Amino acid sequence: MHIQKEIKMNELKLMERIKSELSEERYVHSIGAMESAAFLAFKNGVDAQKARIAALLHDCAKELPLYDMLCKAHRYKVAIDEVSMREIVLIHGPLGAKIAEHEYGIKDQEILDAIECHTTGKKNMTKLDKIIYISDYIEPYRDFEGVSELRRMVMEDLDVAVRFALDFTITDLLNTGKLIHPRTLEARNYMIIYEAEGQVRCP
Ligand code: DGI
Ligand code: FE
Ligand code: FE
Repeated sequence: MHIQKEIKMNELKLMERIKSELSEERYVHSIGAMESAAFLAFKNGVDAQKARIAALLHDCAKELPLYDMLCKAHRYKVAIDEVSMREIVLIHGPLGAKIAEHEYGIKDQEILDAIECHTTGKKNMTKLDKIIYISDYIEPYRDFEGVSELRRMVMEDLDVAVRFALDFTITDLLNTGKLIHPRTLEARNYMIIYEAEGQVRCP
């Protein structure tokens, strides 16, 4: 089979499978993320097919009942740190990466990494990681105050938009009295210290 056709067939199979595992709302969100990720990949010189698959599967663990989530975390050796233990939503990224690998047959480590860090971010994110992180935020079916500004920003500069989204998340966590995961802070600090253009941080 022509390689492009094979890739598309595989994508269609994954779509069918994930559709059967997710609620309609979550599926629509995943398709939205896929559309945004494909566009942003193209715009930022990243492999759009990888971005599509990572976005499609990014929330594959999000709707598992708590018991299943914990069993699978144990089976796939996903470490549950002291913050994630208390903010159980944080497990679905790392667990999603394992499910994508073992249950959806994804072998590409870059895709798995992007799924893994899509909720908190992490230090030294790749462009693909950033695209999945921000696509999750700005996909066409998302609606929250500030989403249009974020969409405008991401058209200008991927990094600026990711930094803004991290700040937005941290502010929201502070306002709602939730625990902030170290990786969320590390993602923000790393971008400011090592990636913020034109801003020299001492030493
Ligand atoms: O799965 P989605 O809803 O599409 O989006 P997501 O994977 O970005 O998860 C969203 C939730 O994760 C949102 O309610 C904010 C939360 N979150 C992100 N970083 C942190 C966090 N929650 C806590 N407690 N701490 C964090 O550092
Ligand atoms: Fe998610
Ligand atoms: Fe999501």
